[in-house]
Amino acid sequence: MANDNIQMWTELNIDLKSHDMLLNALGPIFQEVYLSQKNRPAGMGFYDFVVGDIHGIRVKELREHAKNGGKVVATYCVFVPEELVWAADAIPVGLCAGTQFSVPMAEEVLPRNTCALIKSSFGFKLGRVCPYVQASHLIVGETTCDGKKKMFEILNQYQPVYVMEVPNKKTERSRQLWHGEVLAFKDVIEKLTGNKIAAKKLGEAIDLVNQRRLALQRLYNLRKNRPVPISGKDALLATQVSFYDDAKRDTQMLNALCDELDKRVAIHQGVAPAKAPRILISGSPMAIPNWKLHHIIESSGAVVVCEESCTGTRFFSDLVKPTQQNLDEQLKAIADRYMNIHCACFTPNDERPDDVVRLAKEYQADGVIHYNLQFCHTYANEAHKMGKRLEKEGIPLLRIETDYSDEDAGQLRTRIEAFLEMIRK
Ligand code: BJ8
Repeated sequence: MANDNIQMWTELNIDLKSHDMLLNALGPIFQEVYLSQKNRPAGMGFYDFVVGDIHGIRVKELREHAKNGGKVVATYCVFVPEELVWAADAIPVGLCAGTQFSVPMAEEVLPRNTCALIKSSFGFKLGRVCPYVQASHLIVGETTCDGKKKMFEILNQYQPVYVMEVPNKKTERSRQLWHGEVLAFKDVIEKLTGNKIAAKKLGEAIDLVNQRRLALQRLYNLRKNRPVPISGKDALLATQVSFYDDAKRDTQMLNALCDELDKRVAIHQGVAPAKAPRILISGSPMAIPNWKLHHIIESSGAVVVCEESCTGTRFFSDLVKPTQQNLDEQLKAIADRYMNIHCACFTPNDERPDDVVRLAKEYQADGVIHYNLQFCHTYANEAHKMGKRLEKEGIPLLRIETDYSDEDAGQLRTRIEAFLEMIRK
């Protein structure tokens, strides 16, 4: 198996030496952050297995698909409508990276004052250490924040990139623009795959992705219980894996995990005492293996009950409205659904603080931690408004700005412990 992988990585032009270093670094981190947890649901065994072979089995499936003439479409943002990719018999994979490992590689090209998510993702391409990017036929970017937008221009020098224009406002004119972008994306995918997207196929793809969203909603709803039946770290991992696993299998595994959690809830079995402080995290997405904040919070005696982020509720809270088998209506329903995402790249974006207040109440959160990656100006700016709004509601807030390195871990732990102390009083 290991030899199979090496042959596959070689064919994908992976830098094997750097790649070995990357995988060797991941093992101990996963051991410390995940495998040391007590009382985990048995269903997490699947996710441990996935991470244990993170660049193996799934990449092999993508390669098989490609050998049979299929295409792989890589994305960096939850705005890219994956339904259109599935409907053309292509496979979408999320490429965002969450490791410090590839950041120095990216800094040889990108400005240092770029957020870690962009640098880490770009470094994966530059360093040839990510088989998912190597296995993809098209990368789809988007005009969200400036850092990503400009990175895509450079990335295009290495691999074909198509950029969707995400508007910055949610006016009627912006919605029309976005609808046009969804139609144009359909053409791009049809051209890439050679497959015409028909209403029947698109209907099936809408259902496929909606089913996964419903499974994630179910998982998150279970976290509303006290005591909470699954750790924030484990729920985050399950969400992160959804970005690149097969959607049908992912839905099955999520539902199996939820069946187990239902039983835990029935007997009041939790991963933390019922009195443990409950934290909602709101802000920038967290790509694998960015588990830093969750680990500090949960190893300080609290539990993360919800993430208002694109590796959280923004990924799955809205479904595409099922329509009749009419292509125009389906495309409109897709465009409408994606415009509901409350990314900080929009102005104004008052729906996001509203959402955080709603979620804090629904999940019985004792406090909110606003998380933004250093140099992410959109989320950093929104932290101010969020603070005012939460103050009005009497919900404690801690603002954290960090990157992927561990340099500030001690300082973060001190601040988080003080915040939890204040909540406990
Ligand atoms: S819809 S949050 S996935 S853009 S953290 S790269 S914003 S500087 S990731 Fe995002 Fe789509 Fe929005 Fe969601 Fe830029 Fe900020 Fe970095 Fe970010």
